[in-house]
Amino acid sequence: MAANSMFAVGFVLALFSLSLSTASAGIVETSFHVKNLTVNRLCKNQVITAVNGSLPGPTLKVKEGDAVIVHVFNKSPYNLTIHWHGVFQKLSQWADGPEFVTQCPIRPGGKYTYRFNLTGQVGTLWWHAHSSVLRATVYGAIVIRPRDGHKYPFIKPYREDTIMLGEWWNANPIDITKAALANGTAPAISDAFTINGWPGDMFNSCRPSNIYKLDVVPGKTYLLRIINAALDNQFFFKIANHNLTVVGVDAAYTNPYETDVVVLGPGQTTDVLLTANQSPGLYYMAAHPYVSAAGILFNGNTTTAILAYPQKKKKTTKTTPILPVLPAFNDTPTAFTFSSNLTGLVTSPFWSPVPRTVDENMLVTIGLGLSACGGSNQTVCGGIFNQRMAASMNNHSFALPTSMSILEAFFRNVSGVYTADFPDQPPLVFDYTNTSNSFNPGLLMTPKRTSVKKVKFNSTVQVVFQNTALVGIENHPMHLHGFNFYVLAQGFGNYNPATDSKKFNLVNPQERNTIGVPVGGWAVIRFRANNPGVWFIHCHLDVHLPWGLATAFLVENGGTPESTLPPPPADFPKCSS
Ligand SMILES: *[C@@H]1O[C@H](CO)[C@@H](O)[C@H](O)[C@H]1NC(C)=O
Ligand SMILES: *[C@@H]1O[C@H](CO)[C@@H](O)[C@H](O)[C@H]1NC(C)=O
Ligand SMILES: *[C@@H]1O[C@H](CO)[C@@H](O)[C@H](O)[C@H]1NC(C)=O
Ligand SMILES: *[C@@H]1O[C@H](CO)[C@@H](O)[C@H](O)[C@H]1NC(C)=O
Ligand SMILES: *[C@@H]1O[C@H](CO)[C@@H](O)[C@H](O)[C@H]1NC(C)=O
Ligand SMILES: *[C@@H]1O[C@H](CO)[C@@H](O)[C@H](O)[C@H]1NC(C)=O
Ligand SMILES: *[C@@H]1O[C@H](CO)[C@@H](O)[C@H](O)[C@H]1NC(C)=O
Ligand SMILES: *[C@@H]1O[C@H](CO)[C@@H](O)[C@H](O)[C@H]1NC(C)=O
Ligand SMILES: *[C@@H]1O[C@H](CO)[C@@H](O)[C@H](O)[C@H]1NC(C)=O
Ligand SMILES: *[C@@H]1O[C@H](CO)[C@@H](O)[C@H](O)[C@H]1NC(C)=O
Ligand SMILES: *[C@@H]1O[C@H](CO)[C@@H](O)[C@H](O)[C@H]1NC(C)=O
Ligand SMILES: *[C@@H]1O[C@H](CO)[C@@H](O)[C@H](O)[C@H]1NC(C)=O
Ligand SMILES: [Cu+2]
Repeated sequence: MAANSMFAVGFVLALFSLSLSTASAGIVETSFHVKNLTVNRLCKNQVITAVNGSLPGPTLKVKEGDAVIVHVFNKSPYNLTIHWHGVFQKLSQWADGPEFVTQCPIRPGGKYTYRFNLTGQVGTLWWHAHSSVLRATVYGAIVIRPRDGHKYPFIKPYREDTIMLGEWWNANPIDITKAALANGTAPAISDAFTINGWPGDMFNSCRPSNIYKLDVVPGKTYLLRIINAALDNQFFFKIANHNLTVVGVDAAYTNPYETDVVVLGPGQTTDVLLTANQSPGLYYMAAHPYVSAAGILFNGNTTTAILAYPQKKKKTTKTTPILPVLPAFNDTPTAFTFSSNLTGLVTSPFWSPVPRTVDENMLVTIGLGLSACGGSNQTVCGGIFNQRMAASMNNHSFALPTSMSILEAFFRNVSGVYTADFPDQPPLVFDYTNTSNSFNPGLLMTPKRTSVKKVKFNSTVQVVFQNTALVGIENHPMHLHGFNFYVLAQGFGNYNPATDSKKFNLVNPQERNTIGVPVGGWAVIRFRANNPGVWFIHCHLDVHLPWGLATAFLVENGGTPESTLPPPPADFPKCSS
């Protein structure tokens, strides 16, 4: 049993079963109290912002089909929003959360009630703050089990547990980020990685209870829900001497895939089966970063937790757990093998076939760049060429609006908040992944825009994400709000429509909400825009998001009540006081 995350959440009510012939849905209602918490991780007391006094915050446990109501009380000193990462938010967009995209923040002292249904997905998602970098400590798991009368398409696990990978600073991440953005540089790297909030044995923490422990019964099979909640790091994850069978990613079932290593970008979840079939003893679970960019600073330490079999007899000597050998930090072939070999489970009750015709065909470059140092009192910034570090999609470097959210502007027909001119193609054709272009001054500057891509309700959208080598090549975990997408193909170099489209898996592609676009390469996604609203799409590395690696899909109303965005709830946070 997880020491810190297995809260029973709220209460479950059977609905009046009058008209329901299918299994009844329930209501999960609870509250989040977001406030200061003093914790000690690396020999130092640190005030963090946390939900209900725990790190990670409480796990939201629901059954598929349940209605969720979360009353969020912001008792922190910061503006706050909560995003329910991976939840479709069908016709409940006002609850999606990204600050100034769907809502204005909940001010300190304020509250807002998020209401949504968790329908059509089973597995593991998570919630996190979507305002500044508060998500460094404001995060928790969402566990979605099959509704009554349904079951998993795999062996019934004996027990389930959640493994949340996180990142820890011996300082206030908000202050670090503010200072870096003011100077146009990257923020200081973190001091530790964590599993369920604890750095583990490889970090000096001056205290014994520094590690998460999972006790297992020999012979039993466990469902582990692994979540990457880190800000800026992708991870390799292993358990010594144990293979894992992937059965789901991002709350979508996959065909069983046996592996000894799991690779997760920030935002991604992976459900694995683990059978306790090794000799009694202690085994480390361990994670360290997958670093695809060359020449950048990173923390190369390993975070650990312990998988513990019952000891036969009382041992007088301390047993040292067995440590798995993790792939090298830059082991891109291992990362690519893992993420390209996953396939979707077409027999899942939630599976729908891949749409064969495409209405919106986009090629979108993603990567870094620079923006002008001006706009502050500084004439010299800390980025390359004394400019500010920036990032963009199709050379539009996304800037959040400040007066109202894009969704509200869409709903109220307010002009001047955003433009709907996000391009379908890169404005400039060049050799995108050629590193000889990395510091080409003619290519690097990227203008700030608040531009979105408008699409018709229910249209099929295909996006080829094309990494660029500008500033440097790197794997970017791209996250789409509001939808799952199919990952049709991935590869290295510049996408070639003639040859690469032949590699599309239109039969059983993996379905997910976040895809790590291979370093110096591309990935093709497809989804049906069957949910009206404004859906953020962005890199889930928090260092790249405020630099502008984002845009949004504005999905128009469909003309029927069931395809029209409802009005915002009465307590929707106001933007101005
Ligand atoms: C919360 O912590 C911040 C930062 O340490 C501090 O400025 C603030 O006064 C604290 N607020 C409360 C209510 O304790
Ligand atoms: C958070 O704390 C509040 C107040 O103690 C409690 O009512 C609520 O149930 C807690 N929420 C969760 C998800 O544990
Ligand atoms: C959510 O589910 C409830 C029933 O549990 C239903 O009354 C409500 O209309 C649903 N909301 C949306 C936005 O679909
Ligand atoms: C793990 O799986 C690999 C093949 O995927 C196999 O070679 C290896 O023996 C397995 N290890 C264990 C401990 O089962
Ligand atoms: C491990 O972390 C410490 C700080 O906690 C740092 O000094 C050290 O360089 C790190 N080691 C590696 C290999 O990154
Ligand atoms: C896994 O991916 C690698 C790299 O794309 C490929 O070479 C290999 O054949 C794949 N294996 C399976 C079992 O699909
Ligand atoms: C610029 O400097 C002036 C005078 O020192 C100060 O009042 C102002 O706040 C500064 N502006 C910014 C954006 O730092
Ligand atoms: C800005 O960044 C540069 C390069 O990292 C550094 O030398 C400089 O001290 C920074 N300035 C401030 C005000 O932080
Ligand atoms: C926004 O404009 C549309 C179409 O022009 C109209 O149907 C709708 O009522 C307007 N909404 C508001 C809130 O004014
Ligand atoms: C991006 O736009 C800027 C400003 O128009 C231009 O200088 C630059 O060449 C463009 N870069 C790319 C990669 O399109
Ligand atoms: C969306 O399009 C698909 C395929 O054309 C169609 O089957 C479905 O009924 C449409 N859905 C809505 C809500 O219009
Ligand atoms: C909090 O949000 C409001 C807009 O809703 C904004 O005016 C204010 O500046 C924000 N405060 C901070 C500290 O960002
Ligand atoms: Cu997200």
